[in-house]
Amino acid sequence: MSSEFFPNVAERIGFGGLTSTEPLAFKVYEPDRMVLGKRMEDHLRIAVCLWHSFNWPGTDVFGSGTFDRPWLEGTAEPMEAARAKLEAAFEFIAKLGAPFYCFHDRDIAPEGATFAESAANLDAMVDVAAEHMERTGARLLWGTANLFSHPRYAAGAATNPDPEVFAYAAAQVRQMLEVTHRLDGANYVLWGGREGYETLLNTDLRREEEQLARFLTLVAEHKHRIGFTGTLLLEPKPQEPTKHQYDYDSATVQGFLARHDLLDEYRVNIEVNHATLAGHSFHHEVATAIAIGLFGSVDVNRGDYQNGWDTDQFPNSVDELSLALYEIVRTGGFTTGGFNFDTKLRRQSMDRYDLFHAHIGGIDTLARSLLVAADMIESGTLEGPRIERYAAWDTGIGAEILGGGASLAQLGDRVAAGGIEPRPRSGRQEELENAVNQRIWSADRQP
Ligand code: XUL
Ligand code: CO
Repeated sequence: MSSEFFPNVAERIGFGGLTSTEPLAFKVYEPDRMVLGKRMEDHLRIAVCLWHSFNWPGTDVFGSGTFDRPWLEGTAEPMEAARAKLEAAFEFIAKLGAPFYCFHDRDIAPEGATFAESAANLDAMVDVAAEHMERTGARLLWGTANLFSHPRYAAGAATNPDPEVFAYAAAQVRQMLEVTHRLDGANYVLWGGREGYETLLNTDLRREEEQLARFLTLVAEHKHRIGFTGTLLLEPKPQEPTKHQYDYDSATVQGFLARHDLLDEYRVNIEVNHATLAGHSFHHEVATAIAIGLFGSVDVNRGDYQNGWDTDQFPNSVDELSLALYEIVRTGGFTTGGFNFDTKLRRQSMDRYDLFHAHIGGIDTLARSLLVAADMIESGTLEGPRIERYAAWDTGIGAEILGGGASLAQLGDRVAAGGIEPRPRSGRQEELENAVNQRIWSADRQP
């Protein structure tokens, strides 16, 4: 059974090293390799997503599915098809050696004619998923509910003008939160795909914010009621499918959580291509989320610099990811989070083995970036200059200002009396850029 869908990969993708000519082998990623005292696998906490990789047939807005996906074809019985899909997914996850996976309720079980039927389908498929997890050792990084595909959610879920839609969404999240708890998920994600607006002409912003806050409060209450100890994560995105999404970016989410007394309950799941859609770099979103105490997990992909939409491509830039890894690792790394491959193959990558090539390349890119980050941390490439840049704030007038020991008038008087004469200093940007590049080019390589 376990070789049914991917017979060309015998058991487990192996490690080939940088000189390997075997495409189906890792060049850098070695799960047991120790980096800064921790296994590579435990630093990166890689997850495979079931939606783009196992549910999506390669359709786009102009054309039908192109992918070779035997598990999506040829059965009239939706529950039978759902079982085949899970078999393919867990065969892939085990052969890739990914420790985690993620799914929406609708990824693993078909929607029924009534809510009760959908719920029963999901419960039945969760039993099947639990068996696969037991057999393969794969764990759940996060679960989530699909509150955006069905027409009932066209005007939003929690922010819908119809409270019955709010109730329906609540029912879905209640079940998925309990399912995530049952499967021992490390996190629960809420991406507000249609929590936003298409036009302000028909939108009451004040009401919609209140509705969203109520919804997220109910979710947090239920989490505690059932004893789920995983992290609740909001996934910021500025737009697409809606013109504007309320969870625009990490800083916007922080303001929302603060306004509604929810800062202790939620963290963010940052997605690379969502950061760039918001006009930020991924590095910015990671550094900001860490600085404001909201960093949780990552959906790792990339956009296309010529396109203004969410292309969700597999990550392949060590230059960009090294900086993000640096921020994550130097501040202690993931706790419950990880790197989820919320990634899409290109529509012409039709072969089912393209899924392996794409994940292998993405995981190697992360592994290489981790080595660069570790190297930057060990050599103090950025930390030394950063500490030095702010050192004056630790003593003298700096400490006095921050400690509240100087009023505006007192500062004014002291400057007027002379003796305070700021001397601008270089930010050393190019020097630091060179230092980072040097680490990228030279950081510990495999033999
Ligand atoms: C959409 C997106 C979603 C969430 C989960 O852009 O990223 O796949 O990650 O609903
Ligand atoms: Co995502």
